Amino acid sequence: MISDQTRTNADGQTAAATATHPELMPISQPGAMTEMDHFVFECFGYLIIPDVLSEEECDEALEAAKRVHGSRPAEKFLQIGKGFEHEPVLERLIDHPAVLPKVRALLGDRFVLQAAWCTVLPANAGAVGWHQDGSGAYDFKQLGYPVPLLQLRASYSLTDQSEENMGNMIMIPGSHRSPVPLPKEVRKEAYASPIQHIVRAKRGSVLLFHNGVWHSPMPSHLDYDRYNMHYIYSPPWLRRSDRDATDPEFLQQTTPRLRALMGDYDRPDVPFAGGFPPIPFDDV
Ligand SMILES: O=C(O)CCC(=O)C(=O)O
Repeated sequence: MISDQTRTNADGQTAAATATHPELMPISQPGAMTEMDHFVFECFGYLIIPDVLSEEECDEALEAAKRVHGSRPAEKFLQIGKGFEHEPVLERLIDHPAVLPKVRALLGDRFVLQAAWCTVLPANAGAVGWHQDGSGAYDFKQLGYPVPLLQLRASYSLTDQSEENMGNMIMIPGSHRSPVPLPKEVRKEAYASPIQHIVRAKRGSVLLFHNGVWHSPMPSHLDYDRYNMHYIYSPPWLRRSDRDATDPEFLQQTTPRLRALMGDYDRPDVPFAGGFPPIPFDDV
């Protein structure tokens, strides 16, 4: 008999509706992309990877994020790019082994870090603004239906977002395949749609999502600032948006893999005209 808390599949494995494996939660695990991860990502447009960073690693990354934003208290929602150029802790997250295999599984072996944004949401602030990622200048939707995967975003929660109103990300599962937009009149509402999902993420979790998924930050009732660190991976011909070119000093001191992921090629036609240099992944 199927209880209201558990389902048993044909192999006798149990998927329990518990805090660790709740139903309707696109939960994954750090590391390799499983077939189930792939299926869930295609259905929902996102995955949640818990326990990517330890408490200590979160503390270090949070300190780095605060340095990126400077010592002043945040006045409004703000994003600052390319913090990795001078913060080694943020640099290390670019090819984190808990996340990179999933990026490869979705984008293949030829992609770049299109941007890295450190966002702050001030204490007791509301910054609701539902949107899809992409370009206001030339909407990705103009390229075809369903909107292609051009910006795959890995968002690290550096402060706890495991209850509502902690500046959580709110997502509309499957909305990357909706041919109609979220109605304009609800785009400033925290509760915009009956099918929205408030992501309750412990600090150190990563939310990996498709540019087409409608999403928004939730207001924060916290008495401290909320920080997220976003890494955006794209096909190599997409213009970088947090930098015109990567700092030459950073390029000199970083690893060969990160140099390759920066996408600063000798010639601008490299990603168009063939001869794309292989990215030195561990297994190539
Ligand atoms: O609140 C955040 O950190 C994410 C903001 C956001 O949705 C975005 O930058 O696309």
